[in-house]
Amino acid sequence: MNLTKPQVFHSKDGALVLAHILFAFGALFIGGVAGLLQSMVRSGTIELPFGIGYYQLLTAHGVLMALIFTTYFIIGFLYSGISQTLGGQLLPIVNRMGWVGFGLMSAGTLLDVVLILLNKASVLYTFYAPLKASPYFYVGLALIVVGSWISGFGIFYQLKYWKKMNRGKNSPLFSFMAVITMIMWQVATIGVAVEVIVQLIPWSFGWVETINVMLSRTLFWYFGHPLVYFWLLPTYICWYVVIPKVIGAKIYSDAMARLSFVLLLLFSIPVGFHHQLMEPGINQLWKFIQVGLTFMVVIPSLMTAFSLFATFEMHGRSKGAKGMFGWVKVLPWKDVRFFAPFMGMLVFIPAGAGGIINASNQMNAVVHNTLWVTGHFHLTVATSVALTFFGIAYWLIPVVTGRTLTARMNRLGIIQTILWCVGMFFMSGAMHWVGLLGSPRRTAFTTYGENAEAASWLPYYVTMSIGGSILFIAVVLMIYIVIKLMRSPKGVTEYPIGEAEENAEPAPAYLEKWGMWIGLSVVLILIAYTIPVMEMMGPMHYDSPGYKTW
Ligand code: HAS
Ligand code: HEM
Ligand code: CU
Repeated sequence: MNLTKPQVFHSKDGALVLAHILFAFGALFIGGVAGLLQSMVRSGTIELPFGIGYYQLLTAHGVLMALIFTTYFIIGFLYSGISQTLGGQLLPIVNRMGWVGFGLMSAGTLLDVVLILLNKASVLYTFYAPLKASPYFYVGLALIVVGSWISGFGIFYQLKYWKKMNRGKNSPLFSFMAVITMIMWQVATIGVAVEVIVQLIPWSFGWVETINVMLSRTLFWYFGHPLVYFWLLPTYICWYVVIPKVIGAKIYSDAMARLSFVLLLLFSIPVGFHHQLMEPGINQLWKFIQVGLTFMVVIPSLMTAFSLFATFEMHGRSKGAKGMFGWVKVLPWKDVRFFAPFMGMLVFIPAGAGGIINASNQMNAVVHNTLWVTGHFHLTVATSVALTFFGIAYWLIPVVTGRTLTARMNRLGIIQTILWCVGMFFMSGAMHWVGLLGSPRRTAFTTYGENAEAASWLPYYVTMSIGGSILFIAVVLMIYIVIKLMRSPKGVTEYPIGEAEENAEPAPAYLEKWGMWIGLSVVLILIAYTIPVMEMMGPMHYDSPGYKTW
């Protein structure tokens, strides 16, 4: 397949991809409205009208942003990439599986959004027991998970077929990474599926009186940490595979990129306890082991940083750049397909450093449940990941609709990126700072009975709402760009897929021994979880009735 000459994207696959992308941006818009209102409420600027509750709003924001915007965008992006790299077209059955997945996820999402709007499910996006939502909220969650499984199986099936047709060949880098992402997702979602189906649904329907809270939180975080990597891996796909092509460079090392994804698969699941460090009921030893594994999962991210620097620097040198940072000058700053994801990378440096602080047991005691953590993930998922997804949308929407990215949209995209970074600088910066001062996350406006210390947090809240307002303008601008891209002039846009250096050796075949990697991953999970989970189910555990606190 000649990838330097733009090809027309297969139209049936294009429709599937587009449906996912547009759904994602719909969620981003509504989630953005909620985010803006939250930051205004917290600063005491407004009070919510029509009896809307703060936690109702926060649930809508968390669910729509963290669960819906991300998952839809990711599945759309991955399907586009496997269609492009595994034969130029999805098998008809795979395309159908994509639509079935889309349908189930959308049914679940609509059900959940309605229940949140009816104030029957203000349990936040982590739906911790013993907070008890309408049982149908959990049914909606189950539909979303099952839908995503079917989409995932479609991806595996396409690769299997391609492998049959291309015996002995390494799968293309994009599809290799897409399959790892989905394997990780399938293994991780088993935890949340068990929580929802075995624990939450029977309990919320009233078939059983009580719930094992500790176990449910553990099952959630068994899923919840890999969830954040499910957002990150597609972002890395763009950084590893797309960005080199966009800037006209070669992929630094195909083998190292694959190795980093294998490590991400192995180490991203058995680490959920780093979200539960402050919880009683888990033996310190197991927390210690999982924190150790957490530091292991940092390594592939450092490898990624290294590869990216290497790509940029080698590219710069090949263009005659001199000195330590000469390569920075020759990067295509005016191309939004590069600029938006690049700003995501840049933000990921402090974002990742914050993560390492969180993971360190003693420091976690300082930051846990404060706005610091909210600041951390508005850098990781809401900036590094979100800006990269925006960066993808600028070319992906034209690719799948047979249109072009105009110079005007490119310019607006650059403005959008800058606005996002400025808004986030203020919002996330203030969150980090006031978090260190002790201000809790997940809290509506309160003066804590005119407490003087709490009063000193107010200026930070105001800064958060200024940042939030800038971010909201950026959300609106993004939606405008998406709508405009749908009406761009017709033309064929290139799907940017990078290539490795010509003389590079192919990646070793063992990297594609899926059975081995899944097996190893299961072993690590069993080591990290078996004994603590048995203890949680043992005679010392406590079962709680449900509560509706809103
Ligand atoms: Fe995190 C909480 C630890 C990464 C998201 N995290 C959260 C929550 C979310 C989240 C949503 O250990 C809150 C959940 C909730 O609601 O309670 N996190 C980590 C660690 C990492 C990490 C160790 N987090 C992420 C990513 C996320 C994400 C990625 C989303 C996408 N996080 C924690 C912990 C908590 C937590 C605790 C619990 C806190 C608590 O108490 O509740 C690491 O994976 C980070 C590794 C990253 C790096 C950076 C590498 C840099 C790169 C960029 C290179 C740049 C270039 C450009 C090349 C080491 C790859 C440079 C160019 C120039 C010119 C300079
Ligand atoms: C929470 C603002 C974009 C994910 C929050 C909070 C605020 C906020 C003020 C709540 C603080 C609290 O009371 O604890 C905004 C604004 C945004 C934005 C103004 C842009 C217009 C995003 C994006 C994502 C995201 C793009 C993810 C892709 C989350 C999550 C929570 C959150 C997961 C935590 C919800 C919870 O604690 O249950 N956001 N945000 N936000 N935000 Fe955002
Ligand atoms: Cu985590």
